[in-house]
Amino acid sequence: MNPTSSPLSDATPSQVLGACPHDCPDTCSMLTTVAGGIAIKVQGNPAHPHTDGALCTKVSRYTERTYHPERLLHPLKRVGPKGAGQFERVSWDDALQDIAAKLGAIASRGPDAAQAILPYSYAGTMGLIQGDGMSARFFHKLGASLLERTICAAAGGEGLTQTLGGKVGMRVEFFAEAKLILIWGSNSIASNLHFWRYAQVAKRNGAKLVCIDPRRSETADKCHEHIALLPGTDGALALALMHELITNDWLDHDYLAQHTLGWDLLRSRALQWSPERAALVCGISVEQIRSLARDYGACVASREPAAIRMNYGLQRVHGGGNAVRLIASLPALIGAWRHRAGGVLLSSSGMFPVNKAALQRPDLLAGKTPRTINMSTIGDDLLRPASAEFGPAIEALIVYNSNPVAVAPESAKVVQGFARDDLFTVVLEHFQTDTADYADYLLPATTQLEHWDVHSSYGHTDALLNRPAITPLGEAKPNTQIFRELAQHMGYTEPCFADDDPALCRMAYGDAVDFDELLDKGFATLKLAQAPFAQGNFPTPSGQCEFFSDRLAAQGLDGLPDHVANHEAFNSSATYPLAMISPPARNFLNSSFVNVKSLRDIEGEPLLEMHATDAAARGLHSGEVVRVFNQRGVYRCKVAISQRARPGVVNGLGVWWRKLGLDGTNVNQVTSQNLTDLGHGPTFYDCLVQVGKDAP
Ligand SMILES: Nc1nc2c(c(=O)[nH]1)N[C@H]1C(S)=C(S)[C@@H](COP(=O)(O)OP(=O)(O)OC[C@H]3O[C@@H](n4cnc5c(=O)[nH]c(N)nc54)[C@H](O)[C@@H]3O)O[C@H]1N2
Ligand SMILES: Nc1nc2c(c(=O)[nH]1)N[C@H]1C(S)=C(S)[C@@H](COP(=O)(O)OP(=O)(O)OC[C@H]3O[C@@H](n4cnc5c(=O)[nH]c(N)nc54)[C@H](O)[C@@H]3O)O[C@H]1N2
Ligand SMILES: [Mo]
Repeated sequence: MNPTSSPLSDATPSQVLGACPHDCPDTCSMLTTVAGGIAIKVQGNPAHPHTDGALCTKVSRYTERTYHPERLLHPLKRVGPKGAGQFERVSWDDALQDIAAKLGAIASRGPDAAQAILPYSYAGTMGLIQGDGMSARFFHKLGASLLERTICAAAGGEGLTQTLGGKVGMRVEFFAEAKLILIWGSNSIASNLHFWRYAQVAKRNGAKLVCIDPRRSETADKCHEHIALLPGTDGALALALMHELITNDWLDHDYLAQHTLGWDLLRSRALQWSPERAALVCGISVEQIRSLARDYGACVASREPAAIRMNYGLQRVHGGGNAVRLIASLPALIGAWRHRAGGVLLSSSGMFPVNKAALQRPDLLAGKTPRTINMSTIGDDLLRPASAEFGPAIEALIVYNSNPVAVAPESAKVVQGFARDDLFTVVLEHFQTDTADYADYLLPATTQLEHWDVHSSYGHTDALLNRPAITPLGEAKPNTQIFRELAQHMGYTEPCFADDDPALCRMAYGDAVDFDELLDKGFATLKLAQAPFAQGNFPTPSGQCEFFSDRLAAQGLDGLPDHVANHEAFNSSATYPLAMISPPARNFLNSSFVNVKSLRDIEGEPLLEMHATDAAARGLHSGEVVRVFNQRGVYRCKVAISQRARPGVVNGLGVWWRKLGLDGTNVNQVTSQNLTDLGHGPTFYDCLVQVGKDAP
């Protein structure tokens, strides 16, 4: 069967080329088999090298998700109290007319009044078109508040940008040739499977794999070494590694002299971090630090490539930005960038030539300068009254591609905000999520099988195209179409509100990517150097790897990276003596897929992993319900006594739907709205709790 270009409704099965839309570094190329207008199967595209014909367990079930009996198929209007999730069916026209009238009434109160309206979206789809193709145009024209999209990667992104100049780094395929791979803050088997395939090739060719993660993850199980440091102590570990590289002279002096900025300053700082000092902070042994430094430093003399795969797991703590700056500095010390299989990769998204201005049209702001709201503090911000400092209270919220009631920190505040009777909330969704329960209007959106899109990736360097494989189910419409029609109801007449989805897809890359190649193959590899920083040429202001950042110093911050302790640093004698992290569950994608029964059956139920010593001290047994609590709230779930947890740290896995949890809560009941050192990111993994027996 040849993959074809259009959805077929005849009975002959055909295959349609698409892209996985989910928030995952892998961004797979997908083939959907369609027969009689029905998508009967999705599979990985064997012609796409990174996907290599294999999808993850979750996305292999994509047809189960698309044809789920609970898919939203009609616009709905709230009839019960806020949050009760009671709706009645209404027509598209009535819904859009009423929404436009409400938004119009707010906006018409004065020149800046539309700031009381806030869009809230993240990466439910990573598509550039269904993400913020048409919606951004709509909100720009309206003059709504801008949203700072920080919930995932802000600290790490800023750390990379200050050090390397952008979200840039190694190309993922070359990890296969590395001789040492540090997998740092990443459970690759769960959340970056197609990278793990390259790591396995390297392993078979003799590479050593080291996993640096407080949790003994599935990935840690399969590495040669696992360094289970305390959450939020990665900066201290990186500094101690530098200390060892310096004192043993395992350095590439030539690379340091030619391609870095601020080496003398960083050198003095690192010399303050002996392995003994760091071991105490990190809760690991001095020997583990020395041995890791030996392995990394050995690559200078052997001239073998050492590669670091960071992931966002390590930057969800107060010092996340500084930790990423320190780790991103390491390759320059040993000259690892000289090899195509050396260096570091956290995100590749900055390497894509996306024409954001063409898609999002900030010019439609026409001189307006709306305030910016940080999505990570939505709990507090929904509860803030109008003030000179804040501006108007938030009166209307339009949520798409996100499930904030489940995923945002400090849920009690988030829920209280969404429950406000004087807040007008519109949610575009596939399902009646926790957030959808609070909607005044709930609008049915199409899934990836039903709409056009174009993708970049944050884990590889291929652009992808997604064609619709089937016609939209029920009355569902693409996000783009919903905003196009809303624009019409608002009376917006700019021609850009008439651009159709294929036209938007063409605009995303303009001439920078061959659109015919995308149409033909479904993907196009960016033309990039194999070893981008072998000769320096970092996209920083100085062109060097910036150990010292003038830009940060100009903001009054430390120009040099340092270890920044957690807001809620581990202390075994504190009121809340356990550090809790809440990493993703393997069979969910954040809070997506939690309602897909076959996947939920694999995950079972919300669990808290705890080390045997901590459990014994509290008289807890596997399988019993426990209370996880702190000053922000109580979360009840079952405890699993597990070697995956280190002493002092508990792991609350996955972002479950609240309504599927024991008391209608999930792990974010106890997380805080404290922010990171750089980038204003959330600190989900910087959270102290106590755990106790459930009240009888
Ligand atoms: N199956 C699956 N895949 C996913 C996701 C999912 O929910 N499920 N989520 C997607 C998303 S949104 C993202 S952002 C990406 C990346 O997703 P990430 O959230 O970065 O996911 P992981 O790769 O699981 O990395 C988290 C790892 O970091 C560890 N960790 C926690 N705190 C620390 C710390 O302080 N230091 C260190 N060194 N490690 C720490 C955790 O134990 C965990 O193993 O993956 C995506 N892929
Ligand atoms: N405690 C804790 N909390 C976390 C994390 C953690 O590790 N621990 N991880 C954080 C991270 S890394 C992230 S990225 C965020 C993720 O938070 P979100 O971006 O909110 O991700 P999801 O929970 O997957 O919710 C996405 C929603 O978008 C919907 N959706 C998908 N495609 C479309 C579409 O085309 N149109 C419309 N209208 N809707 C669509 C899906 O049905 C889903 O309900 O969560 C964060 N929250
Ligand atoms: Mo994320």
